[in-house]
Amino acid sequence: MAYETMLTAQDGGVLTITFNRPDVLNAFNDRMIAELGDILKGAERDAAVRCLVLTGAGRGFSAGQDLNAFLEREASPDPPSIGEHLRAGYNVLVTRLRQTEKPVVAAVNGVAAGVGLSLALACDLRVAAENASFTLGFSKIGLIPDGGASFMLPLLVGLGRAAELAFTSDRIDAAEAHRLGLVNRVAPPDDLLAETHKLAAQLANLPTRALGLTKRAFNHAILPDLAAWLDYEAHLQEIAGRSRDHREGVAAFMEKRRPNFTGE
Ligand code: LHQ
Repeated sequence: MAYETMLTAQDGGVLTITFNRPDVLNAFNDRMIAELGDILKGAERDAAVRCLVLTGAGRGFSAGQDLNAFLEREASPDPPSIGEHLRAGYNVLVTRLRQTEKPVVAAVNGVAAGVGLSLALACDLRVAAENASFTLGFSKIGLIPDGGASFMLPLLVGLGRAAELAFTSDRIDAAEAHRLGLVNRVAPPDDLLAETHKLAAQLANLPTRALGLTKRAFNHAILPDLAAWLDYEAHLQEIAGRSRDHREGVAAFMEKRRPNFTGE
């Protein structure tokens, strides 16, 4: 597959995958979902890859689902439901990130929002630039946290903090994310990639099989029902996606105005 929306670079055992739609802060369209899936599948099977790094081109890590692309799909005849979109797309990516038995590190170079943040949360480690920011964003468009965020976020930061971040969609900076345990390390923006690559090279030179089995043990202990949880999230998103507030939230984002939610 020739990639249009992703850049890849291998250095030793480290494969760096760069989301590359900087004009829309690396928001995900269908092409991007397919390309990331293809790269992750290849990396999982390639013994020369012993650590993966995910990052974004430009000033964003990823703004999540591309809402323009989503509206175009909605307008097409017989569009897939939100639940189907999640099951066929993001849930596959999250499953791959969790089940690849190699360390995966997110180098969060800028804003991570919506399912862009969910993908970072599905990685094993997160290193953030000092000027990176984090927002779930789902509640602003009448949705629930998806892409695994409904369980990864409470696991990482605790239930109370997760509820606050999910309900308000407040945008927090890297220092706050570090304080909450959302990210492992923070680096000056100009040093982010070098520092992440140093960490990734260290991980790539460790016993990959043991690290992979450690990851399997963590998954077994902490995420025993990953497939069922992702599926349930998709089911709940299907319900949220039928609400008036969802339509209003998306319209408000498009029209660059404040949404008027009514609770319906
Ligand atoms: C975008 C986007 C975007 C398109 C910025 N799409 N253009 C799953 C299932 C099915 C349906 C729905 O979704 C999901 C999963 C999800 O991910 S739902 C959540 C989707 N993401 C969002 O709601 C985030 C929307 N974006 C924002 O809130 C802000 O853009 C953030 C906080 C990310 C960044 O804010 P700023 O730094 O102020 O940048 P900006 O808002 O000016 O954005 C820059 C450009 O990127 C702008 O375009 P323009 O032509 O005006 O320069 C935005 O329209 C565009 N953009 N996010 N998701």
